[in-house]
Amino acid sequence: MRRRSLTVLMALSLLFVSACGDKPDLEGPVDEDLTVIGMCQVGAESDWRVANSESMKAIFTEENGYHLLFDDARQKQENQITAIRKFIQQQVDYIVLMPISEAGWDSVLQEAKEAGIPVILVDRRVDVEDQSLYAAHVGSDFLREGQRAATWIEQAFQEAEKPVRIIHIQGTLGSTAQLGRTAALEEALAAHENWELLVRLDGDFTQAKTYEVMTQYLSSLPGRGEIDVVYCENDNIAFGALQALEEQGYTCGRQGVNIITFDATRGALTECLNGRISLAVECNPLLGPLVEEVIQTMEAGRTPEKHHYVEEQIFTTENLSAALLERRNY
Ligand code: GYE
Repeated sequence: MRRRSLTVLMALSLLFVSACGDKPDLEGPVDEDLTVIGMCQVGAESDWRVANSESMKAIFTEENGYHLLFDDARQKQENQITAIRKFIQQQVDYIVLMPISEAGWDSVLQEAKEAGIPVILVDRRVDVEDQSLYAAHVGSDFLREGQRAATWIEQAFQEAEKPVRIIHIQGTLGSTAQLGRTAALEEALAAHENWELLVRLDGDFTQAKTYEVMTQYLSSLPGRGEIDVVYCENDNIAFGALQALEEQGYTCGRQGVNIITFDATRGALTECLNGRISLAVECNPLLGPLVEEVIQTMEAGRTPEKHHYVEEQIFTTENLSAALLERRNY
């Protein structure tokens, strides 16, 4: 059925300017009053990402006046680039891009610019010389998130006479979230003589990868290591680390290994309320409404602000409650 309507549509658009004539390659007929959004999502690697996709899908609906073409790149930049090229061919009205990493976007964004399609970056950013290659960015300040975590370590260990031993598990290397959160920890390590980095591992923002690398690391220690903090660059990394640590007999929490996490999705807040995670730094995935605001600004012929940051907070057992968890919808 889909193919049939596509064939009919393409035939029509070749013969004369049909109702959807200026968007000949869309899969199926699209009401010309709808604003067409081509969305390039990273994947579904984390709870945060799933909540982010849901937030987008909930706002860019036909009832709200949109036709959403959603592409899941399965964590590969080459898939994101292919999707953008397809969206350009389809002549979508806007491209919304959650870039997996910062590098490597100049040519494809230039192609979008030449086609006259505005690109809105969501969540992470791109490292391009020409800032006019994207219209706006909506997301979090990852360096600031990391600095909040570092301040918490500083306060929690201010009386410590012994070294503070830290394991650092990074997210997808080269992504803005990894770069900002890593930079904050590096700054803090350099500023505190008694902070000791035991190891830096790559958890790629997933529970499975983290469980594997953390298990390997812990097994390589001669005995039970003395670990004060595990700085996990997202919740799914924290889940993998928690699983590996507990399996090897470590106790996690304020009296044992302090797990620090970023995102603060419901799963992590539950562990935080239980005391197994010491600190959850919030990173808000519900960015759909803000992205829509940017698009509406452009639809009205105005120029949106270049960067939009969301308000975020930090959670510990002290400021968490079961009621707050109930209200958390991701
Ligand atoms: O922290 C992580 C996700 O870029 C903010 O990516 C995002 C990060 C988030 O996979 O869970």
